[in-house]
Amino acid sequence: MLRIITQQTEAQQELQRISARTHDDAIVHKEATVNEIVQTVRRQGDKALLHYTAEFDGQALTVDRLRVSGAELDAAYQQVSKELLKAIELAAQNIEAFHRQRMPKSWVTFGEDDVVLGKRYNPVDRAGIYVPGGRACYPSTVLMNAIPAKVAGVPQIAMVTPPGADKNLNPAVLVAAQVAGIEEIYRVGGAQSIAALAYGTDTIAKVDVITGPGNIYVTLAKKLVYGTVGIDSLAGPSEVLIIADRNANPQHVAVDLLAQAEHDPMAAAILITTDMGLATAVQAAVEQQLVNHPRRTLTEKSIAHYGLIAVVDTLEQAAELSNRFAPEHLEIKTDDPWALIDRIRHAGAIFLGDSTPEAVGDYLAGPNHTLPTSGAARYASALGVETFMKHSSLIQYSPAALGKVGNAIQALTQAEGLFSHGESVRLRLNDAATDRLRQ
Ligand code: HSO
Ligand code: ZN
Repeated sequence: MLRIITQQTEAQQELQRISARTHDDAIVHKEATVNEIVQTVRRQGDKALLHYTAEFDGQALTVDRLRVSGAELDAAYQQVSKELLKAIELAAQNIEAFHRQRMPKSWVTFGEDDVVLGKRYNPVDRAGIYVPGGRACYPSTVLMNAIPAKVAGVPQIAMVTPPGADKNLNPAVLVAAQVAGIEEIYRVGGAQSIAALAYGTDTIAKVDVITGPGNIYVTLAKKLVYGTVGIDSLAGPSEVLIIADRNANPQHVAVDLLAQAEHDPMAAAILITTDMGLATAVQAAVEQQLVNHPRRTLTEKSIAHYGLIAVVDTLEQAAELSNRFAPEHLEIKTDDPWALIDRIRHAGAIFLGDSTPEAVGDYLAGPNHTLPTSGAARYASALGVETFMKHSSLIQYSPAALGKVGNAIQALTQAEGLFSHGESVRLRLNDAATDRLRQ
């Protein structure tokens, strides 16, 4: 049963507990295991990939089957319905259009004395995308990771995903990858695949950036290889926080809470409302909608442990509680959702109004569904083209401009005791003075 809390400090404490739900002691033990896997792949390459795939996925592969063949990619199209293919294509179009808007532009400014300053953006040379297997095997996630990389102009993109029974991969995932323009796909998952992408093996060339969600082993591996490669973020279980007032539709609020809870037993689903009537109506609707839920056991777990309804006095209080939690997804179901926007400072994605369930954004509105979790929205944002890009600073000084700052640089080089730094400026200014004398 979804708990209702009316006391402010209790609500704050509960939200804090939910936010910290992944800081578990068990993770520390897993770190050692993951480190061992990563180091073994680093030393032994493909051999270790085959070993761990047999051990963890129960699939005996040979090296030549690591890469998914063209025939398998073609065959995947036969295994998905026309409708699903169309839906994947529609989502791909919207995601591409949205991410094109977000492309950063290189720029320069021209200052006094012909000083030129600027930034030039470039994509990384090669990106790796992780796609989980099992419960969280989503074609939508393939699109959300691959399309920004493509739009950013990354010339090489490799995808890794663990093999299921009979070494098979999910055909919808293979189709989504192809719609996004990826054909380099490897049948390997877990921490071992992250190590392969970071360090390279004979079969899998190393990449510069790894993105994509995964289980705790994948996440810990990404944390370990960070620095050798860039990563998007350390994804935790998904979350939704809904702010609703008395006119919100309780059935809609309830189904949106369940839409988050059904992802994972550790997913979080929170309602903050100004209306006790809505709170009890949503509580009842959640119970009723759970009765025939096909993922009932899992969803109930998440609702019981990480579900919550907090009743507050004002929408301002609701916004403040939400800011403290910094939810991955925030739904605003109030009479005037835009009126609250200025008060929201931390949220991965904001869904406004009754006709915008989170599912719209999860699948096809265009913005990315890879979002900061566990409070990371305080300092981080959605995955985007910039995840796959970096910028170089541009600096050009003229002799006149250098002359004007010569003394300041000399003073700083002396303070830092760096002789040649000072000389690098002094020699040039001397040369310029000699040239002037000669003229
Ligand atoms: N809500 C998930 C994304 C997703 N939902 C994929 C359905 N498929 C995390 O943002
Ligand atoms: Zn979802």
